[in-house]
Amino acid sequence: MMMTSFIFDVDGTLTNAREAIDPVFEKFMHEFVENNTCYICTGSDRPKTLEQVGEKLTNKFELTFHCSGNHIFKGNQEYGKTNWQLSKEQYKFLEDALDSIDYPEKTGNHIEQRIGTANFSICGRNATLEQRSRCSKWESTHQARQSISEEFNRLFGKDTEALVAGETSIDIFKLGHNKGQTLEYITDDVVFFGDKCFPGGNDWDIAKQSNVFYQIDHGWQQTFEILRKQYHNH
Ligand code: M1P
Repeated sequence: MMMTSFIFDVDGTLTNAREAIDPVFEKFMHEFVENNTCYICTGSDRPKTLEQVGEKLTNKFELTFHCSGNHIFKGNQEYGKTNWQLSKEQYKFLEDALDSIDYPEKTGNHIEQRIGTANFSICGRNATLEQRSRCSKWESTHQARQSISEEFNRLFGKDTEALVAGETSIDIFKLGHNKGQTLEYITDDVVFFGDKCFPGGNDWDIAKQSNVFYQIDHGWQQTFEILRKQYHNH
């Protein structure tokens, strides 16, 4: 009989974006992860995952895929990483794109080079939760990320890929090194939970290859509800 593995995105799926996991859900997840084969797959980096999900719970997962699977951990041990950086031309393109966006509250640290991936944020990674929330509201009507990522992919798509991610940003990586690469490490049937499971979203490549996927539109509470109702005592 084929076994099932569960893969979870973090921001918008296990937690509110850039916030810590809810304590009641955390307790439930400790038990769920002990009783099932579970993985984390996030666009975010390792320090942010530990900050939000907590070190104890994070390390209980079979493997944790940070930076869209470009930085992998087994417990506290590094398991693998991709060496890739934005080229000078790509960095310049992003700087110009930032200048061209008519958004009033730019807080700094807009282009973050992570391990095997880069993140381009409209409000900047220095933004407070309130500033992020204003940016996310602005972005829902302006959709600047859509046009910037399309143009980026038109110019650099031969070997690089940009995808709309999270609430304020774009994740960028070597072509094919998106979250879909996670599945190379898993032979079980896969149930995936993510909040960007649509073409152009950073969960799409993994979602479309999973046996079952859940598009999470209503935050971690929806993930909690699905797990309780459909997979408890799985
Ligand atoms: O995990 C989802 C995304 O979370 C952040 O995006 P944002 O700050 O725009 O909400 C980023 O860490 C991004 O890389 C990540 O994919």
